[in-house]
Amino acid sequence: MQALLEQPAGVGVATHCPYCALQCGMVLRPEGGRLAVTGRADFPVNRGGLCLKGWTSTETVNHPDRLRAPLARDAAGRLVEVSWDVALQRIAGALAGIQQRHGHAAVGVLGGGSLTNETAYLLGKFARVALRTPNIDYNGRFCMSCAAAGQIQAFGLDRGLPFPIEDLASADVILLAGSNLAETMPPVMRHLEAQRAGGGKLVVADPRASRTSQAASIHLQLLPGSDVALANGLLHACIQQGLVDREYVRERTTGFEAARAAVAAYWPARVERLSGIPASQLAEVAALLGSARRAIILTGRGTEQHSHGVDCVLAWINLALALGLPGRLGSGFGPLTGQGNGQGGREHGQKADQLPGYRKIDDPDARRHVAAVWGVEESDLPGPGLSAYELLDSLGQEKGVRGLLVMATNPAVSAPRALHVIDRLRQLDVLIVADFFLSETAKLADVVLPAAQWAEDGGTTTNLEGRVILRRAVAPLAGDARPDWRILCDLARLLGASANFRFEGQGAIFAELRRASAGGPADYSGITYERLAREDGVFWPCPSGDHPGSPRLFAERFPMPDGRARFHAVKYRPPAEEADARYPVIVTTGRVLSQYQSGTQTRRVAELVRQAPEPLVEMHPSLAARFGLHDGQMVRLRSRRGSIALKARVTNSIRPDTVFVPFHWGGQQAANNLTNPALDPVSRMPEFKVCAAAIEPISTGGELD
Ligand SMILES: Nc1nc2c(c(=O)[nH]1)N[C@H]1C(S)=C(S)[C@@H](COP(=O)(O)OP(=O)(O)OC[C@H]3O[C@@H](n4cnc5c(=O)[nH]c(N)nc54)[C@H](O)[C@@H]3O)O[C@H]1N2
Ligand SMILES: Nc1nc2c(c(=O)[nH]1)N[C@H]1C(S)=C(S)[C@@H](COP(=O)(O)OP(=O)(O)OC[C@H]3O[C@@H](n4cnc5c(=O)[nH]c(N)nc54)[C@H](O)[C@@H]3O)O[C@H]1N2
Ligand code: SF4
Ligand SMILES: [Mo]
Repeated sequence: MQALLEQPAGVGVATHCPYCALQCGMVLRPEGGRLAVTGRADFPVNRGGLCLKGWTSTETVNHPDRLRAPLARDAAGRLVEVSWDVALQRIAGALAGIQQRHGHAAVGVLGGGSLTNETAYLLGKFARVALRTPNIDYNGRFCMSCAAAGQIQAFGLDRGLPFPIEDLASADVILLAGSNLAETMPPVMRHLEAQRAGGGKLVVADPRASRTSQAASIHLQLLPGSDVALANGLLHACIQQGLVDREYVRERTTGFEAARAAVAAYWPARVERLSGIPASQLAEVAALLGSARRAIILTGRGTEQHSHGVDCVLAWINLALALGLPGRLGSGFGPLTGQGNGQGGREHGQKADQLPGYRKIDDPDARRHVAAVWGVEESDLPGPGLSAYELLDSLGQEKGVRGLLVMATNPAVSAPRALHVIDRLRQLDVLIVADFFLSETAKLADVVLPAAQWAEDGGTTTNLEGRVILRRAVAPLAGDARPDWRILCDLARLLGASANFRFEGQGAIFAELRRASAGGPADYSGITYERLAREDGVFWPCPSGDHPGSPRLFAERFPMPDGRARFHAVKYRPPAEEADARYPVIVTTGRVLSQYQSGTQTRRVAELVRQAPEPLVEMHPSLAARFGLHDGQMVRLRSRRGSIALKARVTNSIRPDTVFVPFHWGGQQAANNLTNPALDPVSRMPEFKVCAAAIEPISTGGELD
């Protein structure tokens, strides 16, 4: 089984891109001391296409900045190279000391959606079995948590797309709420181009005329944070126009009457006042959606990263249910998962409230099942822990986490209210970071562990369609780097849990993951590496070796006790912070094509840096004029949490009341110095997409106070 992950040198190896959730198929071939990349035409998601990040992805393999040996602080406080033995001993000693003094929960773990399924699974087990702490969460809390919570409430299951992405091409209408696919998942545009060539229409809801909305038939340029008003307004219009699929609502759902009552108050003039979308556009989009034979509603982070993000997701789902879309062939609802393994990473136990296979950690049956697979007592498994931001906010505090292991996330750049988070990270007794570069978070660590990269270590990921796929190792480990899963096994041994962490390779971990997930919502028990290689991926749930996998869900029933999907009555609530006299500008944040996430990787690739060397704050000419700013000028943005300095990009493509800042840079350019950690009450998602700020020109040099 393990051999499938390791290929002889010199041969082109079929694998997948390390970055986003499309997990584009690619072939890597050693060529003149580097790895040449080609897109795989036979992989249906990207059909040979890759974005610039994919084409340049091997530039980070063996990059001169790679961490090649463990680092630890010396007596003078500098990070210096040490042996693995010294690094691991120091970590084990520090964590054991903290737990003796303050209890098991005083050690925390923060994981990431770029880890393979095997490592994400092992990290969850490591926290619960080796550290016996409830406090493990991951960066997906900042990403897919609203989508997950909304889908579980409405459908009983969260699988990003419950249908293959190829379905997009045959839809008559696609409504894309808060996603800029043209920059964040460019190969999807091929499916949208095919849709348009067949006469299909695309509707995009985004406060900016993004590259995606420029390809749309209709652009709903709403005010940030007003998605519930817009979606409720569209449902109101559909009801008014008699477009509700009554038979579907009767046979397959419950709760429509309450939702209908809730949207009765969203008459067009009011929706226009709340969201800025004119009544004529509402009626037009409702008619388009309601008359389509096949329609698909998709959400991205724009509509989800709010302190009421779950309500946004539920409001879009209400619209989809009223139109009878979920489970109908060629139609549907789906949130677009973002990170490489954002889907698998949220299924196997690195989330504070979950056990593998998408089981709930407070469900007694789930606990018994997983405890038996792990060979521990059910009563020894901890319960739910703190969510990512709450965990970060607790660092070094009374009753908080005092020792933290960070694996595959860079919260010093990506967490909301980043300056406060950095301050908290500094208050830890010990910070341990496993990364392959010295990220902004790693720079704050007491011990840094050099992790293997995707091309050096195989394993499985699960893409945005719920398709489990195989990544293969093609390159030797850089220096003394070790795969994440091996680091966890090594540490577990020193922490006295060696019996539960004897794994030869990911193959053995995957075999255990299959057993742990068996019978759960995300059942991988019928999936093997052999099948993944032979079938080029298998969609979960796949409960047995002869099960074909599940590309499409909800055709007959929803996984609810009564088989029906749920409507929810949701009301518009304003963002936690609105523009006022002191902070008159709305800031929204997101991504640009040529940088990825906290930038640790893509800021090291020359071609990507050429394309996007620095963050630019996008603003409308009328906003620029109002504050005496011009294109290319350095400006200061200041919110209640902190400030940043960056160049202005004056453009007609954004609303005059809103500015857009990408979040891929740290320090004085970190968008998250500004953002508001107001959390959604259900998902604990922070409000990345709306905060209020003051804006002014910087006349000299660009220093900040
Ligand atoms: N190039 C690149 N690609 C990536 C990533 C990356 O960092 N760089 N990251 C990956 C990951 S992890 C993710 S999660 C995905 C995210 O992919 P997207 O969701 O497409 O990315 P964002 O840029 O965060 O947000 C999308 C859009 O939401 C809009 N928006 C802002 N506020 C609102 C609002 O209140 N309502 C609505 N409806 N829209 C709003 C923004 O203007 C923006 O155009 O991308 C993945 N792909
Ligand atoms: N303002 C604002 N903030 C945001 C967002 C936003 O839209 N606006 N979006 C949020 C979203 S959707 C997301 S997903 C997060 C992402 O934010 P982060 O989690 O910080 O993103 P990454 O840059 O992917 O961080 C991964 C880190 O782990 C390392 N790494 C990558 N793969 C591996 C691996 O396999 N093993 C190990 N050990 N290390 C690895 C990388 O080098 C990098 O340093 O940011 C969130 N923050
Ligand atoms: S779209 Fe995503 S998976 Fe595809 S090449 Fe670009 S970053 Fe990689
Ligand atoms: Mo994400």
